[in-house]
Amino acid sequence: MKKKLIDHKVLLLDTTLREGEQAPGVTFTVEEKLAIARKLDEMGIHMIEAGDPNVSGDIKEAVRRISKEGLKAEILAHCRARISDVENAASCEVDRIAIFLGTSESHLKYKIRKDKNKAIELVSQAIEHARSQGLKVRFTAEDATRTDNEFLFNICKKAQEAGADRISIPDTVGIMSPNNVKELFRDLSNNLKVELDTHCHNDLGMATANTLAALEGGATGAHVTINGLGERSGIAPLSEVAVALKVVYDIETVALDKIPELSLMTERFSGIVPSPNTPIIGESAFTHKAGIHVAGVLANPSTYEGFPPDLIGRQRDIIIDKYTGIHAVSSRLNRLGVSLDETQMTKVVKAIKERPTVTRFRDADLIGLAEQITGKNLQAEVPTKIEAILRIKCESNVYTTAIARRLRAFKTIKKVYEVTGNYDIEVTIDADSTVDLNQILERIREIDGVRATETQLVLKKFET
Ligand code: HCA
Ligand code: CU
Repeated sequence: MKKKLIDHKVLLLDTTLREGEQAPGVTFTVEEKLAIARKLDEMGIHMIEAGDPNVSGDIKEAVRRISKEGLKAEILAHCRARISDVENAASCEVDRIAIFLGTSESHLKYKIRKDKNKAIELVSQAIEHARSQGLKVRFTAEDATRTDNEFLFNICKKAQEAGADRISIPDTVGIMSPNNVKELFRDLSNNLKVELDTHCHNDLGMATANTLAALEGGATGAHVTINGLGERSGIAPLSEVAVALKVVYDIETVALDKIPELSLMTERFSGIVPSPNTPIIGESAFTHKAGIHVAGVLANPSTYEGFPPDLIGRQRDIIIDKYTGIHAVSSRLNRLGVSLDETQMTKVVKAIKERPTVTRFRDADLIGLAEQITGKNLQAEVPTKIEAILRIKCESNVYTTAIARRLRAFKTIKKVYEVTGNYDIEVTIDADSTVDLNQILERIREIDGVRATETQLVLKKFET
């Protein structure tokens, strides 16, 4: 399916530090912003929108410090179409200023309370002022996709005349479809000389599709954020756009193998944990489960993978649970140096299927089952329920609540407490057996950011 649908260079603008920090519940420290900016630069991002210096003192400090880092990426400050805002942004010594103004009927009427002519005047003056300070300018026609077409073309032409060499056409409320976006960008690129940016919100889950459609229509810049952070449901994620550009269009943008690290860093700083089924960066994105799928993947990964996990520096994983078939089990046991005949192997699979509540058999559990079946070293069943208290110490740079939230998702974990003292989190666990308990502990230890655990088995319990 590799047709040349985009035949021009694509630049990625990351706005995690501006749009991403507008996500509910998110705030980054200046140091965290610097760390993200450096990593983005390392991966080869083209533009970094560092923030709107007019919002607060710490944002201004972050924009200024990022500008002074000497990064390869072009550093932008976002600001309103006001001379005083432009001056403040210019004082941060950024490479480019992104001047925005709402152009839709609704924004003109309820937000800016200005008519169309006045809007054009404000935009032209702000752009000319920035240009007179030697700055490159992007103009953003905020809410462009709900703006009257004629006025949109008109104000973009005026912005171009005033000296903007890039114009952003955001789908501010995420209401476009790929076909509509493509057509809009085709018309605009045929009528304007400037480079066009796309900035798609994800309110209908179409941010990535719309971003790619805009690029097909003639946009040359795509706005993204790490983990898709942004106002409401966020905007197109860097991971999806960059990987889709490679896989679907064969276009190189950034070093894709840096994505997991950057995603995890942002998860920690933002406290927002992507769900397991999130494409590319989610925990399950390269995990195969059903027996038929696993058999296919073991024969050749291309059967159930559209692109290999190592494209982005990840590894595939195979789940052993009640969906598992003989191929997965024998492959795992062979890797562990255990070889069984076919009858024994069938019995192991049967035993797994008889434990439908176990969501993931560890290597030790499989060996245990194999031992039971071959009769070599029978494990005693522990029939009674086990109750345990587990204390968890988190890495110092980790957001404890993010880990506590993950723990709440475990069915066997009854209570989760964030606590003071030597440990950060305490949970109570109800397990069916030691196998079950071991499995839970293993999964908890696998969570990124968990540094140490201490398990206490409950011996007696006094009801009060
Ligand atoms: C905002 C609005 C914006 C701007 C996008 C852009 C949008 O929060 O200021 O400058 O390209 O979605 O319209 O994020
Ligand atoms: Cu936005």
